[in-house]
Amino acid sequence: MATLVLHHYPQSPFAEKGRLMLGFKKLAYGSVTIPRVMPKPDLVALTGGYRKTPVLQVDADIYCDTALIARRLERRKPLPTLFPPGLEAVAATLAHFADHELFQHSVALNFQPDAMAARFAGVPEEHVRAFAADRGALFSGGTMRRMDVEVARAQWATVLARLDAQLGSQPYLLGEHACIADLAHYHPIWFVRSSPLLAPMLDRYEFLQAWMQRITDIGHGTPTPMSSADAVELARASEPAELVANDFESTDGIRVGQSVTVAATDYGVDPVAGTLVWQDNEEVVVARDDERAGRVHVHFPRIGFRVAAA
Ligand SMILES: N[C@@H](CCC(=O)N[C@@H](CS)C(=O)NCC(=O)O)C(=O)O
Repeated sequence: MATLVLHHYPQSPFAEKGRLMLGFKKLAYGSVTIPRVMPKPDLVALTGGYRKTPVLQVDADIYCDTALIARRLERRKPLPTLFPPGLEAVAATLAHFADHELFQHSVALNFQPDAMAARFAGVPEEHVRAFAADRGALFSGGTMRRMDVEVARAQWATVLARLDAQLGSQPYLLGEHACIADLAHYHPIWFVRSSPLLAPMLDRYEFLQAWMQRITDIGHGTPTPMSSADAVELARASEPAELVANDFESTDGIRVGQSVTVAATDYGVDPVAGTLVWQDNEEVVVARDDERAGRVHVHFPRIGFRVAAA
């Protein structure tokens, strides 16, 4: 069976979502620690330009964005399910809210000056400046704007109070079992909890804290450390998985076989160029030939990405 590799770093909230998905599915995987800021030459050799964290590699197939990584892991191991039967759309839409709205709140709270100072206490000034400059570049050119911190603080309390009230009567957001909606809500709250200055904001939410513990207990599966060079070599030595042709027609008129670019629309909008080799309502797949990684198929979710004729 193809080897799974997660490209991530410890402090990233979306990486925490990725690690928990692998834990939820009780999967073993290679664990590559990537840089927190650009440049990321080995990651980009695999993705062709996409730089966000995390990325899932399945031999020579590269999956960008945790929304699609969730669907790939569900295919690899259907049970326990991240998308409960009958609630598939609800689970995915709730996860989308958390990954975007709730995450934006957690970014605004974490990037306020005193929270940044507490998080980076003892870190050399030039590293902090380099981090801030990198994130400035990350958020340029897309649709996402940094939220006003006072608005974020007030709305954060509303969302957390709602969650706390609901979690008083059931263990997980959609009932008796955890699903993708729980993991997506967890990571922005985990991000806030990881800040020494912000963590006390969670103290008053008793049921939410008990739920956080249940999610923490899911764990991270079975990671084995791997170097980024070995991950590139794994891609080079493997062939992308065979694709089964379908008759899907996209409303944008773009067809399999065309040269395209694919880029996120919100932030981290660096385009990936290649040949469109597969698409459906959820996913687009681009083939590219990399000097180091060889032929790879790079997979993106349709939601949140623009596919353009090159
Ligand atoms: N929609 C993406 C968002 C990923 C994301 O924003 N990741 C952050 C880290 S939590 C990131 O890429 N930051 C810049 C970086 O790591 O270079 C997903 O679901 O994977």
